[in-house]
Amino acid sequence: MRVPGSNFADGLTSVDLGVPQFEEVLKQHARYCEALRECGLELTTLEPDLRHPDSTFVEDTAILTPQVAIFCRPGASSRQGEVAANRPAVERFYFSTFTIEAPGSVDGGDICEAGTHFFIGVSQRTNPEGARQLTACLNALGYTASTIDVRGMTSILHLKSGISYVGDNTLVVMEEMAANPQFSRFELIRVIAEESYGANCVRVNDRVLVAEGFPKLTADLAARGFKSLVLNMSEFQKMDGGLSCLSLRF
Ligand code: CIR
Repeated sequence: MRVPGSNFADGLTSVDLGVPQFEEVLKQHARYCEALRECGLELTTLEPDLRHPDSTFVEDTAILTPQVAIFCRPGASSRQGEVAANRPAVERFYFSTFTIEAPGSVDGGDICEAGTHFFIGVSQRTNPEGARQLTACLNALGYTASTIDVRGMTSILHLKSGISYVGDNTLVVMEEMAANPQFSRFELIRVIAEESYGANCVRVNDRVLVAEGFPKLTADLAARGFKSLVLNMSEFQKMDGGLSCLSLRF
């Protein structure tokens, strides 16, 4: 985790939902941290980094497999320095690392781990060369990987804005993507268009963290036996941020 800086509102955004209110940003971030602890996790929380207004979205800087930490090369140049800033905190937990190199770019938000398979979104941020480097690294570790091109889907920034793997062979997927044949071997929980922001949710131990305000999705999760933990994400949504992007979990 990284605590949002006071210039959080200067970060990148493509949505027009208003300016985030900093006090509320801090409050929602603190509640998110508390929720992870309630789920049984121990947190490493980094200080605000005013050089990088988007740096609270730590997920985009690395992909953490059990064996190797893979450092990303974010597609937005204003975010590339976040990797070096986060690297020491991640390296404390790993013997072995890999780094995506130019001209490849990968944002962690485009990478959806689903058991031993990784879906790699090719997006405005993750390019085909980044996807190629990442696939080679994952294959060497014994994982399979495939790409999903989301460049035509203007409503989402990253692949994981539209899909999440919640364990038990189940994907939560926004309606617009649900017909993708790559998902056919999974159980799907389809997210209706009005609730599509909710598709970015996170399984942590026996809970699924879900953004507040999506009653159909929480009911569908409950019907499949998943216990939700609902969090207000309004201020992060204003900056294109989903629930998963606030933490690097391993
Ligand atoms: C950005 O545009 O890079 C940030 N404002 C939001 C990043 C959100 N990351 C994520 O969902 N993984």
